[in-house]
Amino acid sequence: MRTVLARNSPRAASWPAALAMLTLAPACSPPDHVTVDHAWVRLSAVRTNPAAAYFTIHGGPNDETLINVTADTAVRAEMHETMKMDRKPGQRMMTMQPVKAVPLPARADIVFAPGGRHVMLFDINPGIKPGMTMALTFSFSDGSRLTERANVIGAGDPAPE
Ligand SMILES: [Cu+2]
Repeated sequence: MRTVLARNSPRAASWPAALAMLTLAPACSPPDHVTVDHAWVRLSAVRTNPAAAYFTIHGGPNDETLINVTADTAVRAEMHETMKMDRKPGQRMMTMQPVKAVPLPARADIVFAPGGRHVMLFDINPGIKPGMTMALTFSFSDGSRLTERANVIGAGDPAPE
């Protein structure tokens, strides 16, 4: 934009015009804070079993560490990592283990997705049904937290795009 103006009419590209363009610029730049999107929760077929939450976190301007994810509609939530383990030669097993903290470098994305990192939600409020949303709260080691709504789907539903 600036180069076009300069080429066509150097004099018309006055300081006020240039400043106006500068103030518009932030709309196109990355946000100055951590954001979360694509948040969803898959309920378990047996409602007494835990549900799993998935999402993508976009890092802000500084390095952060994700230390906790909670839901006000679940009694307990744990961050987990899925591991492939060789039980015996030729026999692979998927297990998972709790994760205490996940580094979120500045401007990096961390993805919680099926087959990888996820948040297990224990004892979800039985009133939560597919098609509803539930709030997930993300806490970071700098003391900040943010809440994002996650779409709830049933056990057999396909993962959202
Ligand atoms: Cu798990």
